[in-house]
Amino acid sequence: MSGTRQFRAGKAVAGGGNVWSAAVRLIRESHRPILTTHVQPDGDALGAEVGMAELLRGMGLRPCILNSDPTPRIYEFLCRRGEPRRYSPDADRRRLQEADLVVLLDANYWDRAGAAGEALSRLSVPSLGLDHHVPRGRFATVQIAEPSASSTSELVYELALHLESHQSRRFREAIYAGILYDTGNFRFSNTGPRAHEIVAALLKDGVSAPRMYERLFESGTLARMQLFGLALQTLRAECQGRLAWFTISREMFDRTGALPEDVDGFVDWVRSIRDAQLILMFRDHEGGRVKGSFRSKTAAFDVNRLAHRFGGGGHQRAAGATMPGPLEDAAARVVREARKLIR
Ligand SMILES: [Mn+2]
Repeated sequence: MSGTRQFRAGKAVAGGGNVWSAAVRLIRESHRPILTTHVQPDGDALGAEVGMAELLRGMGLRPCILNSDPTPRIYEFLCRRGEPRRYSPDADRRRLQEADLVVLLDANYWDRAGAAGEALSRLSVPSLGLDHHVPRGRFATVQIAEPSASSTSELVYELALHLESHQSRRFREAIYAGILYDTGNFRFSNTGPRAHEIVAALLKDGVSAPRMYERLFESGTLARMQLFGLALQTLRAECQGRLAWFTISREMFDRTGALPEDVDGFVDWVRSIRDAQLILMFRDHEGGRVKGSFRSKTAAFDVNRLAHRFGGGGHQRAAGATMPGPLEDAAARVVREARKLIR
């Protein structure tokens, strides 16, 4: 992908116009765009994908969402039947040949999107990136990187305004879900006035707040809550309680029958401890690897940098990394670094 230009949202680009009009031009010139997002897609990743696919469909395009990982069950209500597709090199060969635009959402590089991202990055068609993580470099023809946005779903909403495209009910629910998910129901520091303005507009247009809350946050399984119970028994606090961390072993998954996607949100529940400023969760992952999720309640601790040391990344106050196991060793290595941050 040559001719890559990186923009900060809203900044003017050479030749006039701005990054949004560059994105609009790219979209208007395409017919069969393929959208993808990071591995283990979450509420914002899927909200952004579904929202954007709806917009493009409303303009007469034939978008396709192609992800490396399956969609967690809890988000299925947002999606059309059979969408997103799970990427398969064989089944999707033709689709990739016909694509004339590729879009990476909620990720700051193609490698975050697994096998699908890798395959899409090799196509010689224009590309569009829309993301609110700390930028890691250039990867797309037009790149909108806005770490001050609450979520990528918020950016997709802005894009909708620039496209002047029809906002379907599915679009509105997807954007609402994405913003709700990434702001932790408007609790986190990324909650800005813009997120509230957008949500207000969505509510005016008929989105039901209690329905969305119930679907997203009151639809977990019993196994999930039992897994959290086991995980909490490993909770430890040190550095006068400022550092809190816990682990979830393969055995806990087996005992409860919970799924990997069920751990989503656990690390944020633990934030409710008054003194805890840095919260770390570690869990057994595929291939003997360990996935760490890191949260910071204060600007003093940058977990994006902490995650970076272990090959991961994210945001200043929410980040993660996948590391070699075993579980207790990986946890010990990160906790050692976290202690240094606090002292
Ligand atoms: Mn996000």
